[in-house]
This record gives sequence, structure tokens and C-alpha cells, in this order.
Amino acid sequence: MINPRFEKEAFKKDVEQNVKQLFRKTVDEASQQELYQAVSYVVKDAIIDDWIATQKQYEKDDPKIVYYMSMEFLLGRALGNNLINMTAYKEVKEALEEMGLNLNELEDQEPDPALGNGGLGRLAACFLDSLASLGYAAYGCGIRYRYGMFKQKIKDGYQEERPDNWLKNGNPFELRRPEYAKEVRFGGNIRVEYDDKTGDIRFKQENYESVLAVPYDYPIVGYDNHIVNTLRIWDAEPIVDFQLDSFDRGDYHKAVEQQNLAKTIVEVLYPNDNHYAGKELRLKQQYFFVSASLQAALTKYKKHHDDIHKLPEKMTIQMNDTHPTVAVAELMRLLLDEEGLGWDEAWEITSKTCAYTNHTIMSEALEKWPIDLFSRLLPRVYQIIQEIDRRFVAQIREMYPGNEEKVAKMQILRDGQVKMAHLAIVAGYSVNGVARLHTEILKKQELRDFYEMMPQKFNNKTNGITQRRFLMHGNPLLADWVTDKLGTKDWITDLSLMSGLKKWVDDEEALKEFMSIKYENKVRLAKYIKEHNGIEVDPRSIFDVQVKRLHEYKRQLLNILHVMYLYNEIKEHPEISFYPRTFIFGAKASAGYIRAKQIIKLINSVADVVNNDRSINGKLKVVFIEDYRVSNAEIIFAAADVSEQISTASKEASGTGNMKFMLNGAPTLGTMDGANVEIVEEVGAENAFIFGLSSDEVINYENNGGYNPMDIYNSDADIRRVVNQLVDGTYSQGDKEMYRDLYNSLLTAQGGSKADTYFILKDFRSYADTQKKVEEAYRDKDRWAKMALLNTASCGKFSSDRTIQEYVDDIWHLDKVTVEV
Ligand code: DL6
Repeated sequence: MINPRFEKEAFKKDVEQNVKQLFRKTVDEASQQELYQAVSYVVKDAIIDDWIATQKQYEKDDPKIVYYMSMEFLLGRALGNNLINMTAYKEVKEALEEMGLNLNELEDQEPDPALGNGGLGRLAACFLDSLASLGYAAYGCGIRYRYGMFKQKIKDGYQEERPDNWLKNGNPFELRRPEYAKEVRFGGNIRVEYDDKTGDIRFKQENYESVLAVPYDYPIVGYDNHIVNTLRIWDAEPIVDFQLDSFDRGDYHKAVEQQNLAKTIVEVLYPNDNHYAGKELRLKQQYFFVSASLQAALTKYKKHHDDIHKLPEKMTIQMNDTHPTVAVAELMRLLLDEEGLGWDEAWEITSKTCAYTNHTIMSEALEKWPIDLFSRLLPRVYQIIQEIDRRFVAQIREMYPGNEEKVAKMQILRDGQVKMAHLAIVAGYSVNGVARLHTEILKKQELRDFYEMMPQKFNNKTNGITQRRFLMHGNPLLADWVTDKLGTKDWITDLSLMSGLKKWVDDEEALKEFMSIKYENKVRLAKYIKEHNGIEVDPRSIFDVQVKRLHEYKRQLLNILHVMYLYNEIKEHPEISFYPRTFIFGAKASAGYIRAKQIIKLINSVADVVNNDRSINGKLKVVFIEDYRVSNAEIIFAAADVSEQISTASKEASGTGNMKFMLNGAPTLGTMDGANVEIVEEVGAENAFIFGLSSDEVINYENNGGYNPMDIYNSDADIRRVVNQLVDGTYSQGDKEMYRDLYNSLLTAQGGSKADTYFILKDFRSYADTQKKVEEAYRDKDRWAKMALLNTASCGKFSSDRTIQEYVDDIWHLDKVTVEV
């Protein structure tokens, strides 16, 4: 049943009213941005009814709540997604059309709230969508960065970073909640007070700096169930407003400091993906949002419960990677110092409340804070970690008497560092990886000692994605087709039903329809590329796509070297038949990651040469899509023929882009890495293109000193030619130094890393051969259509609904809630 607010006439009137009230204009005078806001406020109004109803229901049912703590939530735009989840998208689109407005154009007015870098942040957003859609009480807890992920501009082929002032026009969907503000303290010293009468000891922080954490609540709308959960992101404000008279009171510096701290702490998201920069401000950010979120969670709990010991029955905290793991010690601090519990009671509660997800085995991403920095910034939290560490070391020694090597490997405080992953594992009740292979690598390699000591904590939760955004919103044509073919919309909340599409795999008509939807989506992407890149691409060519963060382990370099190889082949053998291909890239590189930026430049240089060479008759095109983000990702996934998932095996924890491509009918061209392994298992090896070293082989090489890429360089003329083209000026207008570093990285060991650390040359041949197979398969239209359809039909496992249900069953143990309206 349609929400009365979205009935056409009522909706149109409300939009007109909002335009008038907000901007003193009529609809025909208002700008697209103003209209977007006016529409969003109507939608928000409808959401708020459900939001209130949900919170009332939660008060009544008192379900257990999960607090999903994450430095990143890569939400993507809200308007369209909210309308989809309120099942009002089509009605609203039509109502707007009747007003002469286009919903898609209005959606384009919304900035992408880019409060995340990549997979980890986007996963958090999918999880929130699934939690609400499945009817579980949840809070996302994060930071309201004033500047999210930078906007990427490509200038002369180089990446430039521009600030993303996403809040400049306000944010219609959020609500400021000053009544829930909390103070967060940094630095100073700890004074110990003894109470002679009771013998109690109290720890008082003195001479600290503090900020006021003020929450902004952002609604997370469940699908067609009237449930609205909350993403609570914290802004920082000075505790006392800057007052002129503070100068007279000698507080001038303090007031300025507070002002500055509040301003800087939430200023910007660190743009590092799978890499830890070790900056003091980052630690401040972590503690800031963790402390505020925990204080708020405890206040909420205590409102309805007297017994703090029962906290684990009513709340659980999921720590999204090591970034929020200071939560463990902060919860201990609150229980010890604010609630007055003893150590054992506090530990019992904490270790039943906190759980940790590991998202990477890249050692440079595991956070380890220098002890001097950590103890200076968080003196009381540090004392608590010392005690956790002391007790843990005693446990290790008890379990492994005389084995000091174990202590050295597992200790939390070691080598002058606070090892955050160790802290989380020791204190948490669950440790999970994000794909089966990843979890196995954690157990056997990276976290082996911990697994041996506490195997019961370890479990796997293979990632997933939400079909609401990545099919319904991103690919409405296919979504309608799926509903038609399955004869039900139930796949929207139960993606396993997609397997019902398999019965159409031999139906010629259905295959034709499926592929013509793909074609339409390719036309849509071609138009986007023309508008944004000025490049003409042929939607009949194979759209071969690699979109993700730029990182050496993800091997965009392998992809572009292969394009260079194909170009050589086409030039050299114009007579051989070559199916036209469009290689599409989209990737942001962390601002300080020089080599990643060189790879972006190389891709653009190759694009320049190849796209402008008329002699190859447009057989090969290369496109680098600027500013890859959630909103253009939706268009890209829908249009892809081939999904490039070519990380060095063992390095990609899971990947989630791979699942979005699969959902949209693009077979995977990839290594046996991360969740690719499970994708292949679901779809069958014959419907994917797998190449390269296995993770065992990679790990084996790594443990035995690497391999010698010079052997390949010397023996394979095609590879040698391509590698040499990095330094012969072919792609750099004669400049032989421009790509020297990339060349060196492939052939020579440097600064502690081995030559070709990511096995690019080692996997090159196998990749090129497999690419040939892709071409052969694509030429056979019928075979390709079946493969593509089978990918969509086999994606059921990869819904974040399934992932969340597993977290609920195995880790969180939440209660399901229904909201009647
Ligand atoms: O689990 C979400 C996502 C995985 O799909 C990717 O494979 C993995 O690289 C990513 N990990 C990170 C780790 N970040 N840090 N820092 O982003 O997580």
C-alpha cells in the first residue's frame, strides 16, 4: 500500500509548499538544487513518521542493539535509495514528471556523501541497509567529516584532489541532536585519589583538552517495513564558545585551543585505503567518535536498565577493522571510572560486548600507535591497556610456559607500540574475516598464534552487497525484468530467489531480452563517458571494467600493461581479427601514494595514444572515468561485460565490487582471491575466467624470497617489449623517465621490497591467455548471454542480507522487530 504522503496530488502540493517555504519561490522559478531539497524534505517528512514509530517500537520491545562502529560509511546518495526502500520511487517519478520535473536530474543534485574510502566504508553502508531491511535494531556510529573523500580531477592525465564540500547546501536528511551531546577529553594527566573510608581508588583526568561531540542522526530506511534505523555521525564543537572575556580570565589560549581542536578533529577523512598513516589527528578522530558513541550507548541503556552487568544482553559493539578498537579500553574506562565497577566485572562485560572484524592482511594497514603518542593523548585509556596487556601476558605464559617468542608475537604493548588488532582480539568475543579464504589466511598465517590460543573466537562472514541499491536503483531495467521472469518481487528481500532465473538459461527470447538490457545500459554509460570524458565509445564493443581504489596489489598496472600488449599486437598484425574492446578504469589514489598516481597517469597516457590512433579503427579504447564514486558506480556496474578482479592472490580480503558486477550479469575475470573464490563456486568455473598464481603459491614465494622477474623479462619478448615501453617514451612523448619508477618496481628490488612485489610479470601470460578466452567466449553471443545470465542467477549468496543474518545468528544474537503503522 502506498504511503498517503506519496499519493501524487498530496506529494505535488507538499513539494510546492516546500519550494515556497524554503526558498520563497514557485516551482518554475526554483533551481534544480532547490527542487532537489524541496523534494527531499517531503521524503524526510515521511521518513520521520516511520523513524518515530520505529524508535517507539524499540522502546517497547527493548531489543538488543548492535552498534556498528566505523570510521567510514560510504553511503552514496540518499534520495533515490530512500524512495526505493519506501516503495515510492515510481509514484514519485511520475508525480514529478507531471510537474515537468525529472527525478534522475534531481537525484544528480545530491552530493554523494563520501564519508569513506572504498570497500570497507561501502560495506558498512550496505550493512546498515540490510539491518534496517531485516528489522534489527542498529546504530551506525561514525564521524560527520566536513570534507569527505576528495573529488578527483584528471588534469593532463594526472590525478588532482579537490575538496569535497558535501555540506555546502546543507543536508536535508540529517537531524542535529544537541540534546545527546557528550564531552570527549584528550591529554592531561591522571591523578589518583584514595578514599580513606571506603578504600576506593579513583582516577581523575586533569589539565585535559576537551571537545563537545554533537550527534547528527541520519535515517537508514528499511525496505518496505517502516523500520528506520539511525546512523549517528558526530560533529565536534568547542565546549565553551569562544568568549572575549576569557582573555581576561587567562583562559584565552584554552578557548582558542578548544576552538581549533573542535574544528580540526572532524575536518577531513583520511584518504588512505588499506594503508595506515600514523597521524595524531587520526587517533584523535578515532577516540572522539568511539568515546562519544559509547557514552551515548551507556546513557541509553541506563535509561531503561538498572543492572549494568546485563549490558551484553542488550547491546553489542562491532568494530569495523582496527580503527575503532580503542572502544575496548574506553568501555573499560567508562565501566571502571564512571560506573565504579571492579576490574573483573568490567572485563566480563567488555569481553562479552565487543567484537572485531578484520578487513585486510596488508601489514601496512594494521594500526600500531607509538606508545608515547598514545599515552600522551589518552593517558587513562593507556593505563587500562597496560593492565589488559599485563594480564594477557600472564595468560600466554601460563598456557605456553617458557615460550617468550609467543609473548613477543602476541603482546599488545610491544616494540614501543600499541598494537590495536591484538587489543581487539584479546578483548573481543568474536574475530571475523570477510571471505572464506581471507579468514583461513588469518587463521593460518597472520593471526595464527591468536587462533591457536583462542580458536573459538574466530569465524568467517563473507561480505555481501545490497540488491536494493545495486540492482533496483542502479539497474531498473534489469530489476523489472527479474521481477517479471521470477513472477515475484520477493528477491528484493531474498536474493537467493535469483536462482529461479536459471530456468531461463536456454530460452532464446529471455536471453535476448537480458542482453538487450545490458546493451541499453552500455548506451547509458557510453553517454556518460561522452559527457564526462569527451570520448566516443562503441556500446557494441566489450566493456571490460576495473573500478576500485588504486592500489598496487589490485594490479591496475597488470591491466594497462596488457592493453599496451594488445595495442602492439593490433599494430603489428592488423590482419588478425580482434573483437573491439573498451577498457574502462575508475580509481582514486590516496593523495600521498606516488606510485598509484603514476599508474593513473600511465592509464591516461595509454588512453591518449590508443584512442587517437586512427589506424586501429577504434578496435581498442581506454577510458579513465574521473571521480569514481557510488553514484557513477551504479551506472558502471549495470553496463559492464567483464568484471576485472585481478588482485595478487591472498591480498584482497574479499572485494565487494566483484559481487556488484556479478549481480548485474558481468562474468568475473580474476584470480582466486578474496570472495572471487566463492563467486566461482556459486557460478561454476565455466562461467568465470580464472588465471594466475593461487594464494598458496604467492605465499610460498613470499616466504622463500620472492621470484626473479628478470627470468620472465629475458625469456618473453612480448612482455619485455611492453615493459621497455615504460621507459622508451612511447607513452610519455619521448620522456624516458616519466615511468621509470614503474619499470624499476617490476624488475628490481628496492627499499625493502622485492622486485615485482605483486607478481605482475609472473601472472602476465596467464592473464593474457585468459583474456583471449574472454574474447572467444564473447564472440559466441549465445554462450556469452548464458554466462552473463548465470552470473546474475547465481549471485544469491552475495546479498548483505545473508551476511547480516549470519552476523546476527553467530555473533550479535539480535531480536527481530516489526513496526506496525
Ligand atoms: O570488507 C570490505 C573490504 C574488502 O572487500 C576489501 O577486500 C578490503 O580491501 C577492504 N579493506 C580495507 C581495509 N582498510 N583499511 N584500512 O579497506 O575491506
